[in-house]
Amino acid sequence: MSNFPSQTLECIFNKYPPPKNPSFSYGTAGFRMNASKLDSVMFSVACIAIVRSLSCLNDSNEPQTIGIMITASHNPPEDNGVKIVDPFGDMLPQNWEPLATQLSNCSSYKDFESIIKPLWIKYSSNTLNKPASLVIARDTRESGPKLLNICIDLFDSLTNKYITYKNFNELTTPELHYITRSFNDSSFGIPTELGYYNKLSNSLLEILKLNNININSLINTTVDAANGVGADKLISFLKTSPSLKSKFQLVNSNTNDPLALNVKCGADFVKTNQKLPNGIDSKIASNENTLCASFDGDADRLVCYFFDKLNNKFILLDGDKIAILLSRLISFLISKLPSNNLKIGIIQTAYANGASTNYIINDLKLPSICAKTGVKHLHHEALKFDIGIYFEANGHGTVLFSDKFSIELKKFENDYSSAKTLLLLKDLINQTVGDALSDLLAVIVSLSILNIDANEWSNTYHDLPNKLAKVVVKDRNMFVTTDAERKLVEPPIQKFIDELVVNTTFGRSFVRPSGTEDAVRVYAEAATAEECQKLSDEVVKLVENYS
Ligand code: 16G
Ligand code: ZN
Repeated sequence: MSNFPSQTLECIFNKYPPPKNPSFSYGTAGFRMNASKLDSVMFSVACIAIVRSLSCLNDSNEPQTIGIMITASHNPPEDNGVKIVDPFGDMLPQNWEPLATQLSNCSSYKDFESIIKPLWIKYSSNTLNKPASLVIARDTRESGPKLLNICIDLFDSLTNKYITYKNFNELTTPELHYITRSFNDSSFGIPTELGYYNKLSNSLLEILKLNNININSLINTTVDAANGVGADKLISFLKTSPSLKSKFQLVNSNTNDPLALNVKCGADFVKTNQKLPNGIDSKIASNENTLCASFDGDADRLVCYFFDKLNNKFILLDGDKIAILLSRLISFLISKLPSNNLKIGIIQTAYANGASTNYIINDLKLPSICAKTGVKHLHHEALKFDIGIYFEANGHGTVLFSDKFSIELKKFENDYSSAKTLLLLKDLINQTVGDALSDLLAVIVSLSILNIDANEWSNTYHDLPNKLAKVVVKDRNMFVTTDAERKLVEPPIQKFIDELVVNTTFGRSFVRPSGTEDAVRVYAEAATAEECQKLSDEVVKLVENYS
């Protein structure tokens, strides 16, 4: 008897046929493009997720649960995307990405089956044909329900015998990561939205109690939810934690208007334009004891900011600043312990402002690691530490705590409230992926325990002026980098970039191909805005020779 559902797959493949000459690629964060082109990709991804589940067995030899998230994050409303979440809540391993790319580019069912059937049969025989297990969710994009239904169409025709699944409809990306992990590891959490909210609020409230902090004394936060799923979820979270409700104001929460998503608001808009989003004016942003925060469209990125009335200036507290704040808190709590042999490290990308890296090395005296752009690369490096703090400057990041961390700190938890607080931070900070809501709560707690305000936080160090430019070239694939994207191998222009950098005070510049857009990015940094602009213009000119 064949345990491969050939007829069912063929029927659904033909219902959502791929375009002529498909050229899809599983990029930095899965497939992402104009939503109208995604139908056949959804089918392929659903099939890969099934095979991935069959290949990941738990101790009882049963397939582990795999997540499918439909989102295009901060991209414009007309785009969408899909990515696969592994059993531990992290991203699909990179050695599976070529398979995803290959399957999505099959133009006939025959080709498709020739690749997937051997894998399906091999893995399902290892599990004695037990069903694969999947969870699926989407953000609030208009195209989300239709794309989700393609997966459901397939899953319903395979249910019980070949797969079991649960559709969560609307979730933030980090919620789906949390739920996927919880399905596989009951000690991590209850695999429901409510389980997620309770884990956050219980740990938050306990940390406040332990540190004698009254909720009323917490900083007030105005959240710009990018008119995305984070808005609905922040409301749901506050319903489950009514004592926190008065501390949050929500703006850009219109998820009924699909065209409003990420438009003139959200973390990416604020970080890129270095200005306030729609819905938050300088008056709101300069209120006493107030912090502003922006989520992105799927609520896995956070940036904070305020308006400095005195100097009439917008002050951004980006991913670098968040990493530093959380590191300060963790270092402070650890300094209260009699001893420890925990390895702490901070992981950034080449985009991290040089001033933040200097602060990590010279003031915090912590190791600073530079990883390639993309959460999967940072996450991987962070796992090498007992406390691995990783953030991209754009606001995507989290803090990973190892098993050794828990074992070590449990020795002190009865005698030292700082040990208990650190253990609770492991519950408060999403251990699977960057999470705007969880990171925001961690920021609020950090400010309170360190007893500093947003202004003092921003003064931890001062960013060097920097500029990010985009150049459209003939073929971005000819741009090959090394040294965590800090140096170009091809085309041969690195020596010219080096010369420009040497002649610029505190100069730094690098060129990398985008993983999400058909373009090349040029980053420049220098002691003054003028020098920075000059460096940026000159490096852009070098790159434009290839456009
Ligand atoms: C994706 C990445 C983000 C990265 C960005 C870079 C994830 C979940 N998201 O959005 O972390 O900063 O790509 O884009 O990994 P770029 O390659 O176009 O510059
Ligand atoms: Zn996102």
